[in-house]
Amino acid sequence: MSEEIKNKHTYDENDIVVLEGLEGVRVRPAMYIGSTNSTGLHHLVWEIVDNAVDEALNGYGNKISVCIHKDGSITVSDEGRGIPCGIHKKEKIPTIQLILSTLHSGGKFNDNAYSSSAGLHGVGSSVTNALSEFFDATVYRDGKIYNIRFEDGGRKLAKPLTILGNTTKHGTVITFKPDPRIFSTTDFKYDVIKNHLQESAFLLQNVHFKLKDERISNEEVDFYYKDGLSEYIKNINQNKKPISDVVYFEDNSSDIKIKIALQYCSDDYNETILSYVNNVRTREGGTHESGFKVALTKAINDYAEENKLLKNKQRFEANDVRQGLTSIIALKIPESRLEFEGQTKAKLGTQEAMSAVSNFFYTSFTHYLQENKQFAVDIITKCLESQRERIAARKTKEELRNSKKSKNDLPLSNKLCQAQSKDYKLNELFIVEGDSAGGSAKLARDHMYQAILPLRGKPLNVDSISTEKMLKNEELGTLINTIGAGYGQNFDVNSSRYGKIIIMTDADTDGAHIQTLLLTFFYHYMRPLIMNGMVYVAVPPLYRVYKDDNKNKQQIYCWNNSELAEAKKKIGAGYKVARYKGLGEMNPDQLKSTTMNKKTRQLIRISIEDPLSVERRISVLMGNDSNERRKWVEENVDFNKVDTFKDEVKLNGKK
Ligand code: 28F
Repeated sequence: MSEEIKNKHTYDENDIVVLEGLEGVRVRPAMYIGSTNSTGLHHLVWEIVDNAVDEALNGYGNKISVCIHKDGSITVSDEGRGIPCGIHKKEKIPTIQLILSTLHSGGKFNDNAYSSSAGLHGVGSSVTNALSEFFDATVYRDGKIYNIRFEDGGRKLAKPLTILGNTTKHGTVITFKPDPRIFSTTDFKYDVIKNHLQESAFLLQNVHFKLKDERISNEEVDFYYKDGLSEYIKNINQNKKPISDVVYFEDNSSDIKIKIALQYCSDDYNETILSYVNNVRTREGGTHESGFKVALTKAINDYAEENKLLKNKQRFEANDVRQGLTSIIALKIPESRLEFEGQTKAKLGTQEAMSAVSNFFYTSFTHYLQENKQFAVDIITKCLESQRERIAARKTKEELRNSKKSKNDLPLSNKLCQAQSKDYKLNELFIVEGDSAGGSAKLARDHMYQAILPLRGKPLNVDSISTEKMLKNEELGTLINTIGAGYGQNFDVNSSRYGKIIIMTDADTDGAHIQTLLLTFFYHYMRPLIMNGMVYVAVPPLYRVYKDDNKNKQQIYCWNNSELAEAKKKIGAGYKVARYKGLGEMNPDQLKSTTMNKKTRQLIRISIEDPLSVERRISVLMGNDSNERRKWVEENVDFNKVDTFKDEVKLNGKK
């Protein structure tokens, strides 16, 4: 290392206080990235992208690129200052080597004003290194091109820091390949990465986010939204019927910087609120969301009261003003004042954010209402409608209670095969495609805890129909009665008779379509079921590989092509393959062990982690393009798979 490199830098290289090796990360990966499934795999990418975003956020570089390679590796690059490469004063090794090969816990790792580091994020590129087969960093800085390479989870310094040449560029380029010994899948999902980058692009108005997937083509997409949150709202509402333009407010006057965008749609009574702090999603909400909600209710009520628009002078309740509302709140808060709470540290606790947001939004929105009379009338009409429905529903409920009828008196379909247990949390409802599969499922089920409801044909698409029309549909009415917890704004998740609702269809496009129709129904009318992680899709196997000569009876079920290849090898010469085209081809025993038995089945838990995937999923899957639908299902359907079976094997076996 030359003297020149040593002395160039001005930042305090001793900022890093506590140094630890990377061994711990490999022993307990879930502690650092949440899980070792597909979600955890993508965390490796977010760790690196976050660092690039932090650089951009602080004004260094406005282009971040991601490239997925054919060999399973991935490259992330930025045009920031470049990771410092000088010798660290105390540790006497290049700073970049220190950063990439040690966990920097405890110390203040960077001096950025608004770091995106929060919760799981920001634990750093060293975690990604620890879980990668190789990790290669190239830095453009001070006129030089530097390179360093690690292998085997950072345990081997394959190429010590060297200077490759001269350059006028600046920035950081990192390429790594996740270690298949750690992850249950190492397949990067294009859509997942795309949505993450697109989400970031909506939030960082001035940064280009580029993505290329060399496994598919050399085309590069560029996400860049100069209208930021307004475009984000339009994207989310693209398949809905907006009743107004997007309203947008921004406040940069103090060091808590606020951006808020919102739009009302007529054909939806659900609300979608997304909130962010320093570009990290605050899934559990917090003070900024509360401040917004309080101010929204007050601003609408005050305006309506003043203009005599209320019915019987009755002010709106909070829920009345949020039906059909999509809103996004994005804050920037200096790191020193960040406080997070909640189970996953995804809830903002900073108190001053509450009054900052509510004061700013109340003033801006009141002014907007006064200046845009038609807008005010349109949304207040909608609020009055919600209020009317709420009051009517409450009345019905009371009448029902007075007439001593309870939900247990609701007629249940004679097709439903009930579970014996009254311990609702443990009960599972299988919604099964077709009567014949329903018959097998009845034989295969665990009578105590599993109920079967066979579906005839395709359920109704509730995407753009009225509640009245939905209720007239026999199948969906049956479903509502079976679950027994109401629907729509009166849905009470705690009265659900089932802890798990499991959709079981054939593994083909029709099956996927049925799944989507049901999910659309749950999404619109029983959203808390999804929010609480109670809705699942069963995953029947695609193949059975077996040998049935008299000497040995062996069989392996396979869920995808790589498992199929493995099974063929394992069973060896003379193997036979049965391809399941539908649930009906499985006998009850096979159905039981592969798809229904808690210990051996695979389920996908449906979650709406990713705000951009929900509406898109619905629009793609509901559309008429069956090719696009098939492609989407192939790319997405096993994401978030709860590998009950596989994880168990891993726990008892390898690890
Ligand atoms: C593709 C991923 O990781 N980009 C990064 C920087 C820039 C600095 C930095 C990173 C300084 C004191 C540690 C440069 N010059 N992209 C990235 N760009 N890290 S990561 O500094 C790290 C800290 O101790 C940087 C001056 N200050 C900071």
